[in-house]
Amino acid sequence: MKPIKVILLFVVLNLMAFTMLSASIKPGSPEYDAWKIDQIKPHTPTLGQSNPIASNSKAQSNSARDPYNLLIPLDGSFTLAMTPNDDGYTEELTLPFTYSLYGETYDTFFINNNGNVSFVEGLYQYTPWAFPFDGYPMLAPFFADVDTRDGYNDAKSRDSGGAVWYKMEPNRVIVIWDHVGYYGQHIDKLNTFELIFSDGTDPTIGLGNTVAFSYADMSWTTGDASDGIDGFGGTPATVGINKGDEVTYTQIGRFDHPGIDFNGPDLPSGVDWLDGQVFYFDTGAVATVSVYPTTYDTALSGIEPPAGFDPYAPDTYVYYADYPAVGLKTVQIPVGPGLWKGWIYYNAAWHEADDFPYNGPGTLVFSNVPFGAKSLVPFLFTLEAPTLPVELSSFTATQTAQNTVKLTWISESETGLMGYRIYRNLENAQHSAMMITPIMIDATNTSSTHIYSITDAEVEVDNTYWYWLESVDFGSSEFYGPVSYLVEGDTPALTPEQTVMKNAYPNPFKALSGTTIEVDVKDNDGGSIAIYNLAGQEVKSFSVSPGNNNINWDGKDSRGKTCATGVYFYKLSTNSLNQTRKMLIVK
Ligand SMILES: [Ca+2]
Ligand SMILES: [Ca+2]
Repeated sequence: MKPIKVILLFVVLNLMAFTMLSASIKPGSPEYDAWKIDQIKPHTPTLGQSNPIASNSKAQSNSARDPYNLLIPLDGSFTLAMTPNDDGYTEELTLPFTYSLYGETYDTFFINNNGNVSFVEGLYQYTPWAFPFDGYPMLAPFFADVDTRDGYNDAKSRDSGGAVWYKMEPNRVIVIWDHVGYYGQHIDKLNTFELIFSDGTDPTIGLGNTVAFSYADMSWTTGDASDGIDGFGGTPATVGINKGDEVTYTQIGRFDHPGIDFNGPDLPSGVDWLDGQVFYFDTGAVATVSVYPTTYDTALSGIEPPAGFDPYAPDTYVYYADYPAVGLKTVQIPVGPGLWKGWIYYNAAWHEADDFPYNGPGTLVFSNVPFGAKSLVPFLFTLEAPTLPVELSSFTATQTAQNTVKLTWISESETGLMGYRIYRNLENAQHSAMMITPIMIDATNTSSTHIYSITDAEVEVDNTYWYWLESVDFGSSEFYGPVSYLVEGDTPALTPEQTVMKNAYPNPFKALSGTTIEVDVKDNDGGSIAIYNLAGQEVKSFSVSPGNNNINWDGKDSRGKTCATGVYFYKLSTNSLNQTRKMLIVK
């Protein structure tokens, strides 16, 4: 007896005994809709409506607002999988190839409105299960209570969303849940995600891979009948693959709240973590190793990283290897050009990759990794700090007569470069270095030699400073350095009249509660404090005058709009002092 039928029958017996005689209650029938409304727990103060179907909210036009693309975007070649519905599914569809789900092969499948594809039979289960689950082999890019009855669109228009589409090709099937809302008939938040599954010959998802999940903007997790309130809470949505034997499965995660936090495969995570992500799987063998990104703090909290590995530096990566069975397996991850060092953590110790370091591009390999039951094995890899690239011939630090540090770099050729930034730290640790160039230094993009230099006046005698140079490309950047420099000379006399900027307090801070920057300005001095975002745009400025200045910034820009969370810079500019510091707005 399959659990969904047990639950349904139980409720039918109790609430709708008169329908017992009908052979079945199907999604889409008035009886089904009435039964499901009864599943909504009385959260009425927050639901705000006695009848959740009476929602009149209209989603905004969607065409221009998606910041993310699916791996294979929706276009006119897709077929509508089903008309607007709740909990519906397609008829049995015949696959153009034989699909292998961890060794079990299938020639037909069903597309279920609730964010998954199943084999053997269609599925109207709307409250998601955790995997592994007995029965119901399925591929679930986002198993949750999708509701497309009231798409703001009409599903006839292919680019307006709010529906499920599919396309069958000789070696792959693509299913897109495009701007779908959630039960009951809510469209204030919409999710767009994609499932691709194949016979392993599709280069788009990687030869040998048989499944890909791809996400555009994700915004909700839970329908009202799964204890959700305003699209969140209740039973978390499930992202994963279920063989149906209660043993073999992959679960990327579960999701029940907004935000980008990721808390591993079992604890609920923030749905925005999925935005723009793509996951690939090989389900072709009886069981295979999948890999997907995580964070050091999630996977390895409290464990000392391998010597020389900085988990927070650029070009370092932390992944999980997931093998849904027990045994010795090989873990592989494709890497780009460069010299890579990889370590994998098992048996309470770090183990180096087969080739250490590994010269990419290619595949970083960890052989004979022991997987226990349900174990996730974390591994890390890092790109060794590249030496000077061909276009840079030097990056040096020197001292000026004014006891400041002059940084000079020489480019021999540049193409398509946006510019440069400089970072400084009082220790040799790039991850905590502070950017000292809030405005990017434009690249000249000439093929001939060009000499750049900036002066760092915020240094003190007898301190050693480390500097990094970042060259910023369109879409990527590279770091060079560090170069270090000990500033020597006579310590200038400190007078109480010196202009001094103290650290913003609190920092980090919430935009709504604000922060305070204290500045002491000496006589005959004066100027301004400006706040910049990461893009170097000034969002707000304040003037400072001789005396003690307490600048209270309420986290709003000059137009009164609350600034987004993230890193900001505050720069004091007076006749005697230019100083920039970093601050962080948090949620
Ligand atoms: Ca549904
Ligand atoms: Ca999102």
